[in-house]
Amino acid sequence: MPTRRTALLMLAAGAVAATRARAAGSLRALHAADVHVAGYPTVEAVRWIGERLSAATGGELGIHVYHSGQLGREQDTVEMARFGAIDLTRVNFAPLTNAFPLTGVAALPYVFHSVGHMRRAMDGEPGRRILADFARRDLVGLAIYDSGVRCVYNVRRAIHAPQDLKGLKIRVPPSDIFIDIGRALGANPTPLSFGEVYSSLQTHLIDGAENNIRSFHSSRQFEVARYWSETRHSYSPEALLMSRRSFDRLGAAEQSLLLRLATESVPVMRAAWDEAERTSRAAVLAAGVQVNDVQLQEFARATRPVVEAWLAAPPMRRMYEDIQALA
Ligand code: GTR
Repeated sequence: MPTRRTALLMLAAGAVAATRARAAGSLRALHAADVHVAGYPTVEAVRWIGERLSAATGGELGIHVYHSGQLGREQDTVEMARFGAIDLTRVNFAPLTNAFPLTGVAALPYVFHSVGHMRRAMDGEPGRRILADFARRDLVGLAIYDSGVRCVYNVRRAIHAPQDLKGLKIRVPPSDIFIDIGRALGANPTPLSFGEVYSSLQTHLIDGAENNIRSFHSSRQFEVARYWSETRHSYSPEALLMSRRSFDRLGAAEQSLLLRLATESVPVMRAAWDEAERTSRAAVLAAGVQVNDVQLQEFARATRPVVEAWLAAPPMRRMYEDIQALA
């Protein structure tokens, strides 16, 4: 059963869907959620799919993307998709790790050695297994997108080693793995949704957070948090998920078209991502954010128990080993 909060959100989504169904310029529009702003590579990738879908179906089927968190928190949009209140949602693996533990393996600290390694693994058998696992809960895994590498940033000081985080309240996504990473590093991890981070930094509810540089930039958190430390602790990728109910309502030809376009959107998204990372880094540096390297070995050592705890279950260990084999 959906929670009361989710039920309310579903009602809101239904109302939005009814009034905006024609806005996408297609006869039928799939409704997609994303917490990121227009122009963010994930938002644009889903729009790219929608444009091709519309062109290929002669305007029969399109996608309308509700960006900037218009449909609420990521974890709520996943529930809404499960119950068919929205059709698509693009979320990070982080809020999925508890319900879909295989996603957790790809979010674990220092599991990937490089962007290339992450891409090989997510394009390969490990990624396919993660996507297939969404079927367990009424979802269809359509694609896995890049999310760069997550680093710690805060309002107080440059972080060089884990002990520098002692006593700092660091926002983490709602995920046991990220809470455990925060604890292992000696910080006070505070789970909050993405949309709450900027004001929480401003009002000193938290001292810092962790994310990729693109999100740090596009959410404007860099205006408040002036220290960015290159902890590079997680590549936690992004998932594009579809409601099983919505998928089953499509015709067979539409289903295979959508699956093909979702796969084809991955390299399109990556090209936009690489460019976005460069421009975001340049922009935060130009805005005076202090960027520093850290003692990576120390961060890897401190977070190793988080990795070992997650890998205690044999399917997780297997996934981890399959990922390492692609290093
Ligand atoms: C970003 C990710 C978002 C969201 C956010 C967060 O990197 O793209 O989907 O999960 O992190 O930390 O909440």
